Amino acid sequence: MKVSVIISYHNEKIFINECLDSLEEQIYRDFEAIVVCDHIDGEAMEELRGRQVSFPMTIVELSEGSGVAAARNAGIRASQGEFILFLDCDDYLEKTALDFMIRRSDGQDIVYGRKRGTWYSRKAYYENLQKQEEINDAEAEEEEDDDETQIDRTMPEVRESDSEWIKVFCHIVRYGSMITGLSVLGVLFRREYILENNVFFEEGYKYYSDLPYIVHAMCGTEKVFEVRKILYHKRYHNDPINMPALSQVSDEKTRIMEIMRAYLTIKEYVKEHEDDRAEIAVDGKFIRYYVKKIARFYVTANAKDSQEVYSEASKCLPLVREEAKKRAMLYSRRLMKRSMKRDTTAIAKMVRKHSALQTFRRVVTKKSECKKYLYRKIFTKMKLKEDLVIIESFFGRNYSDNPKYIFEYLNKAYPGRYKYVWILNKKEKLPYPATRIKRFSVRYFYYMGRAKYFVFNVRQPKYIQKREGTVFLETWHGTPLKRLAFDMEDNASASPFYRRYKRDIYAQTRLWDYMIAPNQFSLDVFRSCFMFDGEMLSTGYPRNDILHLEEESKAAMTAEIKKELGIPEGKKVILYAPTFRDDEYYDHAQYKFALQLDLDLLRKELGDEYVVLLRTHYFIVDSLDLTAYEGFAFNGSTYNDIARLYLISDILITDYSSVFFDFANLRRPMLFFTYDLEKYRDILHGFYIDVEEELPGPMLFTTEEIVDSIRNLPEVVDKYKEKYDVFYEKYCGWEDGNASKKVVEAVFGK
Ligand code: C2G
Repeated sequence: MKVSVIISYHNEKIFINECLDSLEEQIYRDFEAIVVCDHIDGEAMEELRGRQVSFPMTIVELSEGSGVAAARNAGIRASQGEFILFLDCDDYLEKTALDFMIRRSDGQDIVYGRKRGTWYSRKAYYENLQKQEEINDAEAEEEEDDDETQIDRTMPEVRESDSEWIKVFCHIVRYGSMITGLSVLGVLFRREYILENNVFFEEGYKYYSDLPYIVHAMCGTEKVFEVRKILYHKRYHNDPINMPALSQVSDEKTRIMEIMRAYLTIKEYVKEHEDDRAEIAVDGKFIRYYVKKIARFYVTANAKDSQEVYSEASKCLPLVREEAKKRAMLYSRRLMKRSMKRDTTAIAKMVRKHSALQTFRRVVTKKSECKKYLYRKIFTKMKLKEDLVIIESFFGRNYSDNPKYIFEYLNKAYPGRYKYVWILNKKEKLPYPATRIKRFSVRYFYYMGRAKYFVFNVRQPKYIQKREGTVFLETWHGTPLKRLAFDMEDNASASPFYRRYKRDIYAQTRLWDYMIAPNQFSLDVFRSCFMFDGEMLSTGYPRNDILHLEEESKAAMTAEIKKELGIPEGKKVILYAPTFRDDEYYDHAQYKFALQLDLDLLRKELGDEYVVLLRTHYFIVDSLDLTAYEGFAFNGSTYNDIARLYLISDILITDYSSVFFDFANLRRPMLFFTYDLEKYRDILHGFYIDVEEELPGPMLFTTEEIVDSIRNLPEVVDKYKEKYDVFYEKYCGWEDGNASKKVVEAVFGK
């Protein structure tokens, strides 16, 4: 039984290959692919034509019409299989998808499979699954994949004795929070049934042609079966700024108008079905949509748009059945009632009142909400403090990095001109007067609302605004090796927590007035990865100024720091400072750490001459237990400023951390312990530079190799001398010990 997989392809060039890969790996092999190209560019067309596949693939080019509805219709017309299945080119199928569905298709017109949204590329998705040992077994029994939390309890109940149709219909409508969740994706349709009943997509829709289509198809037959297994992966685009999926385009009015139009059509279809519950289920979803979107629209829209929506809504509301209203929440029922009788102003008033009440509830029951409310409504409305500088490094973790050196230079250059507030979560001694506050305390919100100057080295929370007159200096925290933000195709780490990662980054980086670039390379990357178009300070990093002090001062500081840490004077120091692993976490910004260095071996082989100083990344929450290595291994993880640790270190061992760009300022030897290079580079992050080519030291994979390199250090140094010189020129060439001065003069000197 042949399946025609209809792929609609518009401008999602970066996704199509993974989509076709997922077909390539189908267990069930009797299928053809029909790729309907909706006015794609010549290059994309050429690439598609050049793509080798092991299954029959027909390319259809839309000559007239456009949009996903037109593309799917063209696909239906070109298909030859007994079944058809729609697949969007930015999505991918489970390899068992066709097999599962075909095995259950006997005598059915529709086999309804499950879909799930994912932020992952196919490669990253399976890598992640494998890790959690959740991989789908092709032979596994069908299982219930219901996500109970998503089920809407206002929907009509289904009984065991009900027909399969009502079971499936009510189930798919129940599942998903709004009417917009209905979809044709991951559903197998018998082609003959579709053609006989003339089930085609209405091409006038831009966003929601799926809705009338699936209901039309389902209402015409009792031969429907649901496979309760996730077979289809719907990819959310993680870059809605540059490449929004259709579902990410904000076009509220058109969407609302289309939903209402779809509702009117759907009502006609479901009415024909004898079981009322189908209609009640659809009405239940419409009520929800009305409350969440349509009524809220009146609050923000202009009079003309509101009126247009209102007149369409007036056709829909009388059709909503009483049984559905009875199941709705009290507020929804009241809102529906008012909407039947009153105009948009009255409806908007009710919505506003309700939302104010909800905010009030949140504010009085949740401390964090209360602080944000004060920030929004009071602190940001007070007069800006023209002489106030608020400073933070690594989310308030310590007194360190570029902000520290900017603060110190500011105090030296302009004594008494500014007042300072440091965001510090633990007690630390500061060399100049400053008010210390904890992140997210009431005082934090107060000062964030009133300070004229912001000096930060990471991103700030989403709700932080920039007031008129505020000057935002973003120093960032390293030359990027790992791809960042808009340059990351996939965001494997951010996905579970940061669903709106790129969108948030875009909004947050719009607040920055200045950024510091440590070198030309970073300057170019920051422009692209943050889409930053503010003023770039080509100064080098203030945090590296101390690495360019006179030798004498460095020696004095080294002695002082070694004493501070209890490191014996006569021992050389190996600093091990790796980065974190994106896929090894407990929670957001709470990462695990598993030490891969064999400390016993290091002590045995190098203990006479060296000590090891371990420094975990600031995201790591696991603490190191070094009690067994007293006198040999020292923990520098809680030490505030890593620049001072560089000063006392004779050798740096790191991996993919940006620390090596800074350490290189000292021109001391560096080794790269890259035991998981492939995974890190190819799956988790991706690098900006070719590490094999550019790293100024050897990439090593075992502690034995590290020991060996340290034993033969002069040869290693010699071997990498040329590369080191090139590296230094490229990444440290701007650093001359005066970056703090240059930054301060550029931002505060005006
Ligand atoms: N760092 C540290 N200790 C480590 C690792 C890092 O103190 N063991 C500090 C260094 O100042 C380093 C900065 O944190 O430069 C950033 O660390 P990375 O390991 O490079 O990782 P990340 O925080 O992802 O920043 O542009 C830079 C990138 O954003 C990377």
